[in-house]
Amino acid sequence: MFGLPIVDRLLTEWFRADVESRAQLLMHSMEEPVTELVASGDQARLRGYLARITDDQRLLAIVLCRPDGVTILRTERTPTAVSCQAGQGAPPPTGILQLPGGSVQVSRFDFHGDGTPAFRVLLVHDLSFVDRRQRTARDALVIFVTLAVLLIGLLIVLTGWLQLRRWVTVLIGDIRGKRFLDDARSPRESLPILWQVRKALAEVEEKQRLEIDFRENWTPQALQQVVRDYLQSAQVMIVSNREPYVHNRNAEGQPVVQVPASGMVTALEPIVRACAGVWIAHGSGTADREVVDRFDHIQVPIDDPAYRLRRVWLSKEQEDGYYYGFSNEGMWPLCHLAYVRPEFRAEDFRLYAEVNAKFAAVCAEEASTDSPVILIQDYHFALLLQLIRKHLPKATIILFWHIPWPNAETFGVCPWKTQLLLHMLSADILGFHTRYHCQNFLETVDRFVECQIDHEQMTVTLQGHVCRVAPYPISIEWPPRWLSQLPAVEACRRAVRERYGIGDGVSLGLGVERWDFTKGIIERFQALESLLDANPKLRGKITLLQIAAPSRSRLPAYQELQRHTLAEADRVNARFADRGTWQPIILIGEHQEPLQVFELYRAVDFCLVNSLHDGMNLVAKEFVAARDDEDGVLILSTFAGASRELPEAVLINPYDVSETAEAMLTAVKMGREERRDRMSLMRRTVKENNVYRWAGRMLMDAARIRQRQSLSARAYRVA
Ligand code: GDG
Repeated sequence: MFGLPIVDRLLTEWFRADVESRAQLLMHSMEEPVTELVASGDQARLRGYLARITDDQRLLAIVLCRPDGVTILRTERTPTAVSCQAGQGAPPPTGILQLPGGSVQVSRFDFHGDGTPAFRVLLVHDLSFVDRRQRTARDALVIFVTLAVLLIGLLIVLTGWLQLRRWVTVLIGDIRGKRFLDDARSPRESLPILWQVRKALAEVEEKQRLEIDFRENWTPQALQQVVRDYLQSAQVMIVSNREPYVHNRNAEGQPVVQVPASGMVTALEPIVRACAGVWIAHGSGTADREVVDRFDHIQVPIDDPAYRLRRVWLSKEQEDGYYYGFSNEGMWPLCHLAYVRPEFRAEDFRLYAEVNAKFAAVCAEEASTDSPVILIQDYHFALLLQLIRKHLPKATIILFWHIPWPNAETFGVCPWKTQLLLHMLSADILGFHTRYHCQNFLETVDRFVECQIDHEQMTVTLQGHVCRVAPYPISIEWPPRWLSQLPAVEACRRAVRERYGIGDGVSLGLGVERWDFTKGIIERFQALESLLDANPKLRGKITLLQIAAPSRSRLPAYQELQRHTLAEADRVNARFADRGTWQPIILIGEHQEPLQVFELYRAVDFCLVNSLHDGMNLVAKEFVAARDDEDGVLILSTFAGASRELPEAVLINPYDVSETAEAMLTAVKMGREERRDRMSLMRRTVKENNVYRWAGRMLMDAARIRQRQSLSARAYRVA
């Protein structure tokens, strides 16, 4: 307490002056009686009078002195230090005296009355009350200062708390709206601390993003959470050519539902279920029209409805031009390096554009908000994007390209390349299976479109619109729902062998795919032939079961492929078949139900995926997912996107027939331990990189783009 000595001094001065004036007042009132009593010489009366006066608590004593220093009278409590003489005739000391019992103040008055003897009065005042009061004042001061400090402290804490609450409210708003990643880039607010915190949160978010990238448990629930929290429950729409459920009339004329053989459907069905979205697709089944409501809607899956399917009707002419013509005779061979020449006809392209416009109008009809998230699937809809933007300018559009993207030179043969590219670039996100396909696309854009490409960020800016090009390797649901309906591997194995008459000592290989020239079915038969040629001991000991689901059968190239496949199977079988007891190839040229497909995966010794070119190939991943016994060998083409994720498969160049034959031999001879090691590694990869992760990453990127766009729209409004 730095102020205490000052307070002490002030109080002392104040009380001293007070005592002095009191002494003067007292002296005035005493002057007459004391003069008389001194003059009378009556000591007893004088003593009695003075004793009465000194009854006052503060007045300690009175001393009467003669001018020569002789004491006339000292009252009872007079301190010894107070006397009439200071020594050698000096007057007695006055002022404050510090005595052992406390301090006193001595005041002196001299009387020179007419006709009376002169005398001197010393009044001794007790100053101990000053000490008491000083102590009290000091205590009061300390209490006051302490209280003041506490009060000020409290005010500071309160103000700080209110300020903190404001920041916390702003931050919680930021976190809920996940705005900090963008805000952190510029200290827009005049609150540097808040900006620092935002920056730190942005870093945490970035880290979380990476963690999410590597998290193992992507589930339908995680995906639902992404839609709810990151996309604020935005409407999710899927647009594809192939519908997830087809109603065809059976032999009795009754509508029966079928799940088509399509990698795209396999991947997207679990997602639209998880998001309860709407799926818009071409109603291609013979009984499709009979089962929809008056808005062309049907709730699917039929036995456990989870989302709405909107069927779009096409005329035969439209289907021929858009689907069979431009999509499958033009774009499909253009994007797959399988040495089948693409056909480009202007009329097909006109119908392709017409159908794309039709789907754009249906998207607008089905949108329940002005900013849905629209996931467009595949090469059937390259012209859809700008048309949707016209109807729904605020929509977030993702185009996922399920097939490879060729290099610029190859794509350059398409007569409408620039038109297609310009449309595609109005997507917010353009996804491919592999980085290699992304780079091919950027190279193509660089060659044919005047725009700004950021190779580092993989973005293309065209007339102010930013399109993000990114790899999102597609996958399957984990665990595949069919597994829960199937018995143990051993039981599947017995059932399948019995069904197809395959002996116990025969190694069973499997091929499952749409009957397509990119899948390498004929090359597979030739590889088996080469294996049996080179290893006669294997005759009777190995069989290839081939499921080929007819696809695009109206097209001459596919008809020719089917004819050629059957002929090759017959030729190879004729060469090696063993009088009806064994044949090397069993070809089932019919669509199978998914449950049957999964039963086959579980029953065989190896699965052969020797696509000549394939965006990803889901059969490879399904085979791995089906093998919870950690057995079975996967032979995989290096030209399938899946080979980037599954290097533990036996990798082959499908154009090299003898290498494929060698791989089959490796599969047959591989020991149980090696099979388990390879399979368990692949299973971990497919489990972690499942289809929910594929969609989750894409939707989270879409959410980030939406936040960025809404921020720049706000900034634009403010400006
Ligand atoms: C394109 C890309 C990419 C096969 N036969 C039957 C049947 N399937 C199922 C399989 C699998 C799907 O069809 C085929 O998927 P893929 O991925 O192997 O091939 P594409 O259809 O060409 O798919 C491809 C894919 O899109 C996803 O992006 O991986 O690269 O070409 O699910 O099980 N299903 C049924 N009966 C059959 O007979 N039910």
